[in-house]
Amino acid sequence: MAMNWTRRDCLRGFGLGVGLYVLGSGRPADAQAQTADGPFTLPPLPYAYDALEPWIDARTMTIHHDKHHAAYVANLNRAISAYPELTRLSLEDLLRRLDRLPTEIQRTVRNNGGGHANHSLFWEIMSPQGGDEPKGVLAEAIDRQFGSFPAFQDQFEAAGLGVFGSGWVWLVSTPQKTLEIVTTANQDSPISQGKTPLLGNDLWEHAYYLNYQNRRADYLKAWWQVVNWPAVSQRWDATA
Ligand code: MN3
Repeated sequence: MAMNWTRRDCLRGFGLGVGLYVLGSGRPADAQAQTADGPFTLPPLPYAYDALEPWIDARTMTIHHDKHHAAYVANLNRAISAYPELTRLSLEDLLRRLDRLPTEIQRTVRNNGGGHANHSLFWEIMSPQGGDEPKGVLAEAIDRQFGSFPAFQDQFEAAGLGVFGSGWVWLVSTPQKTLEIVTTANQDSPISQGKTPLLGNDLWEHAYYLNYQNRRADYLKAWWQVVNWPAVSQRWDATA
């Protein structure tokens, strides 16, 4: 959490933020300096901060990636740094075995490990060349499970609207390799429920408030314009 940061971290973070703001539409800078020492690193945004405009604005993307996501990584690294045996586990393993972690770090790993996993997926399943609709076997599976792609979109948006407060709405693959729409509160990951997230939309206000304010329904609808369906298909294909 920000309050645990040293003054130097804050100054460094501030300097970075100012630099990005001035650069505006440049490629994402390396925000790794903010993520503290540890096994986990902030993945670079795979496109420019303004690449998803007008659907998601550059300022939201900058703060979201460089501040929010970076903080989850830093907090996760800090929490597990006292447990060398845990630093060898993958993020997925940590999230799958939350209840077997030392009690004093369970909540921190749940929130910040979840936050790191959720956002890492979020950047990947969006693209400036997004939109369109799923193709191939994923399209067939969506039709089979939800009736049609528009019917799936309706159910996904309704589920997202139904989340009270902060959380996520997901398309997941179950252990039986069926598709399901699920929601999670806060930064909880479907991985902790034994499910594989294929697609997720961030329902925290930090993801959309500058552009959409209280209009979450508008954000949910607009967001389809940036969904990277080839990346979602790859994830579905990888769940054997
Ligand atoms: Mn977020």
